[in-house]
Amino acid sequence: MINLKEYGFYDYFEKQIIDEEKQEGLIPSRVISVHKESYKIISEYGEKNAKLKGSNFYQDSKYQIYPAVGDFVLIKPNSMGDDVIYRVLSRRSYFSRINPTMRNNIASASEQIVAANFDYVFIMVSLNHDFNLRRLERYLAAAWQSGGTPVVLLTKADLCEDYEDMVNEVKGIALAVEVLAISSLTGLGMEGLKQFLKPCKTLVFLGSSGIGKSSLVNALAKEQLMKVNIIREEDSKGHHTTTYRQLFKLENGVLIIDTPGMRELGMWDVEDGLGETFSDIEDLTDQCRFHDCSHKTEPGCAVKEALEIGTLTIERWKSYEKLLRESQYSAKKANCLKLKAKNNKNAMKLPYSSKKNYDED
Ligand SMILES: Nc1nc2c(ncn2[C@@H]2O[C@H](COP(=O)(O)OP(=O)(O)OP(=O)(O)O)[C@@H](O)[C@H]2O)c(=O)[nH]1
Ligand SMILES: [Mg+2]
Repeated sequence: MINLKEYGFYDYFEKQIIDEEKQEGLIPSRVISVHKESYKIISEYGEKNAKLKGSNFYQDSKYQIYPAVGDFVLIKPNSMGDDVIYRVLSRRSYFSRINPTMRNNIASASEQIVAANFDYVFIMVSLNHDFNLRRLERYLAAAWQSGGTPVVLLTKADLCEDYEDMVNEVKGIALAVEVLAISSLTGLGMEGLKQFLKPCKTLVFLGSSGIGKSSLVNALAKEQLMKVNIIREEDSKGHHTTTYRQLFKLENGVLIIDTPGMRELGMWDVEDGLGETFSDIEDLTDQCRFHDCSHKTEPGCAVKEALEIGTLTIERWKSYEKLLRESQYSAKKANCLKLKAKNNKNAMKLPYSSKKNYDED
C-alpha cells in the first residue's frame, strides 16, 4: 500500500475531510497528471485513471474548482474502472495564469491552474537566449502570489563562458530569492539545488519551451523520465516537447511537477505578489511625504528621488507600474467572471485592449 504522506499529504489536507465523506468511502489521492479531460491519480491503492463525478462538477454545482496537477482530491475507488473524483481539497499553493480570449466582442478570460500544492517554484531561464529581466519580474510576481517559494534557475550554464554578470543582474531584481546557474548536461552548479531536494517536498518547474525543464527532471532522477528533443541552440526555439503536466516522485522522495513551456504567462491578480517582488519599491513608496503620492509631481517623493540618483532604474519602475496596472485590470476581469458565473444575464462588457499584455517566447 502507498503512503500518501510520501506524496506530500499532511494535516492541512487531512483536516478538510469530513466524517460523512469518510463514511461514504471517499479517500484522498493526489493528481499526478492532467491530460485534456483525463486525470491520473495516486492513492493508497496506487496509480489509477480517474474521472470527474459529473453532478459534482458541472456549471451550477457547488464545486467549481477543477483538479489540476498536484491537487489533493477525494475519490471513490472503483475496482471495475476509473476512480471517481468527488472534490478538490483546498490548495496550499497554486500557480495560475490567464488565458485571454475574445468572443462576440466580449473580452473574457479563464484562469488556468498550472500546478498546485508545491513548496518551491523553480523559475527557469536559459542563460543563452531566454534572458529577459522584465519577464522574470512577471514570473516572480506570479510565483510570490502562488504561495510557494520562488527560486531562479539560470540553465545551460555550460554554453556560456561568462555568466557571473548575468547572475548578478538577476540577483539585483530577484530580491530575497536564491539565484543559481546550473547545467543539467555537465552537472555544473547542481549541488546548489540540494537545499530544495527534500523528501515529500514538491517542486514545480516553469519557463519557456526549450530551456531545459525536462532535462533537469531527468538529471535529478538519473534516468530518462521525460522526453527531451534536441534543439538548435542558434535560434534556441523550443519544440514544445512536453505537452502536459506531470508529477514525479524521485527515489530520494522529492516530488517534481514538470510543465510544458509557456508561450505566454498572462497575468492574474498578483497584487500581493508584486509587493514581494518589488519590496524595494514598496519601501520607497512608504517614505514619500504624502500618503497618496502619485509619484509624478509631488514634492518629497522618494520614488522620484531614487530615480534621479539612480538607486532605482527607470526600467524597473516602469515594469512595476505596468504589472500593477495589469494586475488591477485582471482583478477587475476576475470579478466580472465571477459575476458572470453567478448570473449570466449580468455579464459585463469589458474594455478590450488589443495590445498584448504578456511576453511571448
Ligand atoms: N548545453 C545544454 N543543453 C541543455 C541543457 N539542458 C537542456 N539542454 C538542451 O535543451 C533542449 C531542450 O531541453 P528540454 O529539457 O526538452 O526543455 P524543456 O524546457 O523541457 O522544453 P519543453 O518541454 O518544450 O517546454 C534539449 O536539446 C536539451 O538537450 C544544459 O544544461 N546544457
Ligand atoms: Mg519539457
